[in-house]
Amino acid sequence: MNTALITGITGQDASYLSEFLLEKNYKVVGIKRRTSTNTLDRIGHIKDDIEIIDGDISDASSITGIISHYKPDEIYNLAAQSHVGISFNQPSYTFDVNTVGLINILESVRTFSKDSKVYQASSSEIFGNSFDKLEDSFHTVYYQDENTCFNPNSPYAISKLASHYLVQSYRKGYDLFVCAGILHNHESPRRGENFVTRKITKWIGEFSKWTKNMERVPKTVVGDSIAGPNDRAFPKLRLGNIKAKRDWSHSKDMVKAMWMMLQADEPKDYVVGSDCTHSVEDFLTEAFKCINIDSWRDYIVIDSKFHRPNDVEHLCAKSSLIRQELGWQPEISFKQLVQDMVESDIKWH
Ligand code: NAP
Ligand code: G4F
Repeated sequence: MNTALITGITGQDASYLSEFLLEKNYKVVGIKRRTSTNTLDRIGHIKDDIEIIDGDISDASSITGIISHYKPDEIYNLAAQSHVGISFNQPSYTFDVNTVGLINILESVRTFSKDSKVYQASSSEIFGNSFDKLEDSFHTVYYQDENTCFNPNSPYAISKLASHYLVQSYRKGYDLFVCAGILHNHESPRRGENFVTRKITKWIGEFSKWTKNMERVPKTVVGDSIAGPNDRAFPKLRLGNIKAKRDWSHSKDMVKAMWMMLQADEPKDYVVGSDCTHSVEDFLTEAFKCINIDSWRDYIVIDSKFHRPNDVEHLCAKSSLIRQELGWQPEISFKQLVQDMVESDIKWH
């Protein structure tokens, strides 16, 4: 039985990756950091099938102890301070977790477990506002692939780019099986509530509950609220840059790519995504359609609090390399993703 060690076991991707690996009969060991409240919700249904251990990737002794003890066949480093907006206010913490954390893992592998294969969660954020383009007489397609220049513009992106280069350095320098997936955005009903997609679908879930027994959906505006019957009001959805475009996939599809990268003959870095891009406005259109509302602009407020000092405006993968070389392919469309998230948030509220 193969052993997989997953850092960030309480996170979105780790929950789907654990399900996927358990199906494949892996022994799954997950590292969970100390928190004052329960963070096992996403893996509650499989927690008895996973060995969950306490640890923190920013603490070298903690990671060395774990890796030297388990000598895992595969290590998936998914732990991170993963919020780009927050990284502007907590830059050094972001580096401690996202970059020093990876050094701790790579050093432990190099010293105590040279045969462990390591997957590092790189990010399309490392491209910043850089892209390549394909032009024909009808269209121009802007995309990022393995040859696109890196141009990170947030502390998060810079911490992930430093880690990306560390992966290449340890791979070349020490002949380790270490690779990085440059993953574009991926979401699910288990997405953290402060990322834009989940923020939208969670609001829709709460709004649907509020309107449940009303004859028609209210849209009368009172300040920043929507007025309902009997003087009841519901706060509008407050967002930042809704023009930004992202290549959104389902997390379930992405975790398969992570696993495939560790089954390859050679360690190699790949760009992964759906190869389609949508704006936050498109996401709003699709999500509000699920509750039969076309005029979503009536229900939102643009709030400068959610604007970033620098934002990335346009992300779209060109993931032909992993599709050709490893046979990876996504199965869940943008529309299905949005529906899955909205339905889940409506059920939940
Ligand atoms: P997530 O839901 O935010 O999960 C991050 C996990 O890291 C959480 O379990 C968190 O624990 C844990 N963590 C944070 N600091 C830690 C520390 N010092 N030691 C140990 N664990 C720590 O992120 P995700 O969406 O699953 O993403 C997984 C990885 O892929 C991240 O590295 C992210 O940066 C990267 N990535 C994500 C996307 C995307 O669109 N989702 C795209 C590209 C790359 P708590 O539960 O206690 O907070
Ligand atoms: O949902 P987001 O916060 O995701 P972002 O910044 O693209 O980062 C995610 O994807 C990266 C891969 O490209 C990962 F590496 C990273 O860990 C994370 O998973 O924001 C998406 C877009 C941005 O342009 C943001 O400015 O939505 C815009 N936005 C507009 N209003 C908002 C909001 N973002 C958030 N979080 N909250 C808002 O109210």
